[in-house]
Amino acid sequence: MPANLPPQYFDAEKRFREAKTTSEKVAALEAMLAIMPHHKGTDKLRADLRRRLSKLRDEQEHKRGGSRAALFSVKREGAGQVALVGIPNAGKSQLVAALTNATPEVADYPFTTQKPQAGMAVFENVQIQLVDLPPLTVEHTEPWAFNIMRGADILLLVLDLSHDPVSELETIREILGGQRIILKGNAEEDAESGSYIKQWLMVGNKSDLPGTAENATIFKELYADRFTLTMISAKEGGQQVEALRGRLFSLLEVLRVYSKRPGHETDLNTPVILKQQSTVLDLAKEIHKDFFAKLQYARIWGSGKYDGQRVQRDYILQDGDIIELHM
Ligand SMILES: Nc1nc2c(ncn2[C@@H]2O[C@H](COP(=O)(O)OP(=O)(O)O)[C@@H](O)[C@H]2O)c(=O)[nH]1
Ligand SMILES: [Mg+2]
Repeated sequence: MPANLPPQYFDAEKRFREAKTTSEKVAALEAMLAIMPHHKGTDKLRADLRRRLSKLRDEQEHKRGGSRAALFSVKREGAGQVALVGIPNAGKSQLVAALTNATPEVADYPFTTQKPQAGMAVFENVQIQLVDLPPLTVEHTEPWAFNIMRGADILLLVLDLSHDPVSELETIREILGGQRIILKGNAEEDAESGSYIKQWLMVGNKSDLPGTAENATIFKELYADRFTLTMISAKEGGQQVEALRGRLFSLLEVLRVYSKRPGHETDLNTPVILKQQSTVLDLAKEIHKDFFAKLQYARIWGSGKYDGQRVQRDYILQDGDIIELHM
């Protein structure tokens, strides 16, 4: 035992010996290392404690299921990414199940969704990615869930019409606001710099339950056109649920174009998805770097004045255009 160790070191060492959990051990070891004076005589002990500490931290990580590293992000797929937002039991998972091939757990106890669960919703010839998330609560929301919301193209807000949709929305806005996430078109002027202003779509769920029509009426009277709310039943599905696919697609503000090779048929099943206002050159960039570098002109079927019209690189594309690139 090296000399000159202060009494606090021995207190920490005692805590280490008596520790029952890994995190107690980690805390005690950290204290020992912090207290220990730096000199030649303590080098060996220091190295030994560091080794033990690192082993314990690995253990901790392992028990957590590696959650420190797994900050749960979801790779964007399809035409765009939509994050589900709502308080516990609003029906987020049920809605994802209704619109996609995913099978998130649906249950009438809160906090069933612990990881993001992505599923693809089909709209015509495109797919839109829906990401089911854990609920928002004032007490605690998984920080990674906010990251996913910030990165998503659209927030799909699910309110429970059988409770109190007005206070639900206010709770949601408050929590999101605290994370600098602002619903587009609302109080944007108050947004601090660095805020994330998001497209959104709001549904009032569980319209199959009694009393929900009155709650929706109260909601609509209060917010008028500030927040439009569509009544749905995720459980029963039907027209209102199905219509969400097209509405989400419109909110993505993208367009579909089809690339055609000279003398070949056009494949209308696999559109290239581009942001609205994209040009012929943007399409070329998306398809191949050679096209991008050497593009001379394009021929267009669709928004041109006539079929096969020659257009320049800066021509602005429209949804449904068929383009033949020439280099
Ligand atoms: N009556 C009715 N119940 C629903 C509807 N959508 C979800 N639920 C129920 O509400 C509870 C919570 O649903 P869930 O999707 O797990 O909510 P989440 O916590 O927001 O993901 C479950 O018991 C569902 O069966 C609906 O449209 N109508
Ligand atoms: Mg859920």
